[in-house]
Amino acid sequence: MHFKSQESLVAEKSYTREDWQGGYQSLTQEFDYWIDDIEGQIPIELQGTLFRNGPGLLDVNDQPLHHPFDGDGMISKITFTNGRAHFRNRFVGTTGYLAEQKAGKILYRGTFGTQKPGGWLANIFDFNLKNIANTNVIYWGGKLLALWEAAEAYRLDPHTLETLGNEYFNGALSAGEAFAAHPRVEKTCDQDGGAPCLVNFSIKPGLSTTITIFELNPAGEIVRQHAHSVPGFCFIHDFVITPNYCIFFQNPVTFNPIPFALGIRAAGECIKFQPHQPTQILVIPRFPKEGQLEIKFLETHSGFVFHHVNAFEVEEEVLIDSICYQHLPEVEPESDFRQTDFEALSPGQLWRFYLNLKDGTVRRELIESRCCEFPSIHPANVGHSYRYLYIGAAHAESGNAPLQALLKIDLESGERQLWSAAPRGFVGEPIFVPRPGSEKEDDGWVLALVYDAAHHRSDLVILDASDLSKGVIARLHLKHHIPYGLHGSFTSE
Ligand code: 3ON
Ligand code: FE
Repeated sequence: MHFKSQESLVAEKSYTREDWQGGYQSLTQEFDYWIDDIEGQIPIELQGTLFRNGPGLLDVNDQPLHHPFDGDGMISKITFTNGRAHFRNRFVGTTGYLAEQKAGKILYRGTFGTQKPGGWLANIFDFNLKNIANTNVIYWGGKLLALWEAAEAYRLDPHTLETLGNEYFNGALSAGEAFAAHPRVEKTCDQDGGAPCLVNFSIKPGLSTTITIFELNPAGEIVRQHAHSVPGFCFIHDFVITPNYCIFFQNPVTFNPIPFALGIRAAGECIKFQPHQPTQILVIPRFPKEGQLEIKFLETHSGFVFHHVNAFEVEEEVLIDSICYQHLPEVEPESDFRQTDFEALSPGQLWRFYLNLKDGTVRRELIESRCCEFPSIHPANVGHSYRYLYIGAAHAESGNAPLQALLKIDLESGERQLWSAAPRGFVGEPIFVPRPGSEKEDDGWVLALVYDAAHHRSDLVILDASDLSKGVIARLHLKHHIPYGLHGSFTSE
């Protein structure tokens, strides 16, 4: 008989690396079927489509990619009608995807370390980054758009997922101009007489950075657009909005273009985190008046933020909830993401920032120390005060680990609810979907894809958002796995 000490029980991991690795295999096939393997019942009131995006390929014809963020965008679509669900997935037909599939080899440099075979000589002076359209997918103004932050959106047929080409919004954007991957929708925009408004941005890098803000009406037209120059290099993945402001965290990083130009390192491998420099917070008015000083610059501690949860205004303060890392997980040419040592990295933790716009001070407060990433809230509360958030989380309370659980946080009472798919399940971004006609903020469902290593396939789980700890209402078994994804959205249209 062998007894484990209390200590070794605590140290025991909730996952194995081999299980986790299974979710980073390519899915080359494109499917189209009714999901018939279901545990529990799909709520009849859940009607609409969940779109998801993420890297579908982690290799090109067995040549491994260096980083999952370099993988070609693949859209998955799950449509709920009358208690049934239909699945479809399709790769975004980007120029790069089509060319590489035809050639059967890597033809482009990826942003995060994938290089053309042949060493630096094959990569030197190639500044062409591959638009992989792999980060988010939104349905807005009757258009389905696959987004990647460093280039143009791709427009897809919302039914067949066929790629229709780049989207330039009636010429408001020009070729090469980016449309970022984290748009925010304000459900009722005062400026537009209470109509919904989609706000997005683009980053144009250089010695100083140009941030352009776009506001789109429900018809999908750009109705407001303004550009701002910010000193220094920016790696800005996400932002937040309030009724009056767009807010960006300029993480303390520097960029050395030389190894990139010489073909030695990818662009993303030339970004260096600066632990001794503060994070700059850029507060940009959404409706700038002429003659007004455009940007307010505030400062807070060094750290790296990919994702924000939400922001809202309370008198002269703006409150922002964000997932912060102590360091940017730097991408190294010699490293292999498949061998990630989770414990060696700092976990994402949820902080609340209080920006005083009058005196320019910032204070912050830790809300959740458990490793977490990929937040979601009720869509009606974007830019406004809110009570509940849903987020992917580690199974264990402390330390850095893959996301295996879904966590709900009640920001008012501090109550937490957790549903875990450990030991063999790995979760992606949860999406909150309100129940039609609901009034309570957490009356609805949380939808998430879970990679099940035991069967090497993915499930779509549906949970009751009012009580995650009750477990799943329904678990839809797909016929295959879906590689770990990035973001998605739900549309009831
Ligand atoms: O100046 C340039 C500005 C810019 C837009 C620098 C640059 C070349 C680095 C750049 C491009 C940035 C790009 C293409 C970023 C793409 C990011 C991406 C595809 C994904 C980011 C994901 C973030 C997180 C936090 C993912 C978490 C994943 C898990 C928890 C595991 O499933
Ligand atoms: Fe993101």
